[in-house]
Amino acid sequence: MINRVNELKEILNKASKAYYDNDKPIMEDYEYDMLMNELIKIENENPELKTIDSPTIRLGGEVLSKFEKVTHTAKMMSLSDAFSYDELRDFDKRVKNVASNATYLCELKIDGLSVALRYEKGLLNLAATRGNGSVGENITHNVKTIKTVPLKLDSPLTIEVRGEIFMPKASFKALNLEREANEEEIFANCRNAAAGSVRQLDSKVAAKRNLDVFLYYYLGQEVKTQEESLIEMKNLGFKVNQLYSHCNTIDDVITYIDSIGKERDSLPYDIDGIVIKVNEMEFHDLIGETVKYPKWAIAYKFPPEEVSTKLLDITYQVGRTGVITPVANFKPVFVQGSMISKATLHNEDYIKEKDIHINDTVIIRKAGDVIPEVVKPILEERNNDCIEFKMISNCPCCGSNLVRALGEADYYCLNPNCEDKLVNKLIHFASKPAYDIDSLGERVCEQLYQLGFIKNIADIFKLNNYYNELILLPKFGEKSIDNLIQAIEKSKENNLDRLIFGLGIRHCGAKISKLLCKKFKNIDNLMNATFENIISIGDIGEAIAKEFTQYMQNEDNIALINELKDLGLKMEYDMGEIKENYFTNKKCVLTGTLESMGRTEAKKLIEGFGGALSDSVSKKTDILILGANPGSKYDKAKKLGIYIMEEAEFLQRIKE
Ligand code: 0OX
Repeated sequence: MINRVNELKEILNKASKAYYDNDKPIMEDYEYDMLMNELIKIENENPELKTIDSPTIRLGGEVLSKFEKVTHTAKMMSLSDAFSYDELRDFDKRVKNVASNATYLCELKIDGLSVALRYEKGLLNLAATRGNGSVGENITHNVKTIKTVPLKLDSPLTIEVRGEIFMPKASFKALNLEREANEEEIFANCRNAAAGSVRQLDSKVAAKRNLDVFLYYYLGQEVKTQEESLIEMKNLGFKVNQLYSHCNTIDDVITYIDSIGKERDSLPYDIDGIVIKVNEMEFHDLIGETVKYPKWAIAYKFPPEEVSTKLLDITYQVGRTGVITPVANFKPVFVQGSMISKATLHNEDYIKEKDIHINDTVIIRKAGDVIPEVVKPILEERNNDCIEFKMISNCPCCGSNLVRALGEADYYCLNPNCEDKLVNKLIHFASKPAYDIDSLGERVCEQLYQLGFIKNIADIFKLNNYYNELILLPKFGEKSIDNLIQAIEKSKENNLDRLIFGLGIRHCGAKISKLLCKKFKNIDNLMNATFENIISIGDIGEAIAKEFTQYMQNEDNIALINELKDLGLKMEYDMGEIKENYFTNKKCVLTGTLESMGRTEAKKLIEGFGGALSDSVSKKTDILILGANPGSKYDKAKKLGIYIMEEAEFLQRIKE
């Protein structure tokens, strides 16, 4: 039996290596599956024959209840970034000042997440994330499912190597298609998908995600150069990206970056730049490091990906203040991991400056890798179909004349009864940073407005009077109405600064609202505050003071505030003992039991910092605090992509 097990292990490992490492399959998938099934069966019947390097490990199976912390043998450093060739030349000068003979090894910067692999006597015994650089998390169970990570080396070495786990573009696309079909949230990009996969407690999930790895760092070995360490790692059986290049000068580095930049789209994995490392190890100590990153390496980051598409139309949105925002509607395009079809065009001047015409072919990118942006039109492709932009003169919602304020680029709809304005005011009021009413999101606001239940802010707090009508609405149902009414009732205890921010007074954001409340303490003082009183605070300028006092003198606004008073909303500012820290304004949920304290104590601590601890996880939850033996809240939080905080981090953040 043991002979057959060894034979199966050898054939399967060889086949897997040929398929994944060398891209040259040596057997049909069917044959591979049959042999694998035979091995699984033998191991199930004879568990003593299952070894730590068995290919069946790749299928996953180990399920953790939480991630263990791992202290790194040496700090896992990150890289400082360069966004221009000038910054690279500065880096070169700094290096050459200390090591005039230095040369560079350039590697692709794989867009994934760093991992440390420890081998003991040739066997993989630990894989850990970078974490904060000093302490990471044990993800061995998941990393063992990655086919290109050797479970056993040919020689019994005790070593550590580091690299990047990533999800190939093809696997990412397939995964998102599957998730879409199952109505699960899709991943924004390959990096998020890879990170989400290694942060699975159940290794069977990670096993299905087709993750891969490139190693680039061989810890503490007696090699003379970075290039040698890459060669050495490859010889040991690790997957090393082969597109690296040894460059003698910074000009060569730049030529290399240019050439990779052209190939970038056709690579089967995402890269976000090039890592430039001083090749000679002897110079590394000499050049030194900061607390966070080595000074002998730098990451050149590629400019954001730009894609061209056709601008189909320019439509307009009416904001809560009446501001009109033109929006570009273009033929949907895939940019940096997601499909986009709209981007703000800000205002008339912006469009005219960029000389954007409807039907133009335009260049799109994601600013800061997130927000879609129209960069410019391609003038060479402009034809007779392209229509010069002309700003509308009437509100797209209510039709009233638009007014461009003196010295401003924006047009406004001044009709106080414009429906879009009113709905957006309600949406703003109920939103998380403002009055933060759970269950009263954009869609519900719109629906309740259209149905006539909520026409202004005060109506929100009268909704309970319509309970019998509301539960009959097909879109809602009893439970969601109960939740909504409860959330509204609870929100009345919110601190006064949230109400002030929620009113939507021009220039009066969350910070200013807090400042005003701290100074004036209650609504009556705020309503009576003069322009001079406000200016005297020091941190508040004339424009804000003017808008604020004007708002508070307006009859309709006075009536609204008085109505809100009667409806029982809190009208005092509670200074409390709130000390601001990480938990301020964060919505937390606790699952499982904490070792260090009970739930009541955790709640008190979080609330003491101006945060909240609620019972159930929703899209609005910011943090899930993970205790031992977590319940279904944990699964839900993972599904929603909510930040999961372990007890150690919770304690550390509380202390901050
Ligand atoms: C990558 C990558 C990341 C080792 C010393 C400082 C950073 N994302 O591909 N990091 C490093 O180097 C470490 N190299 C890379 N190629």
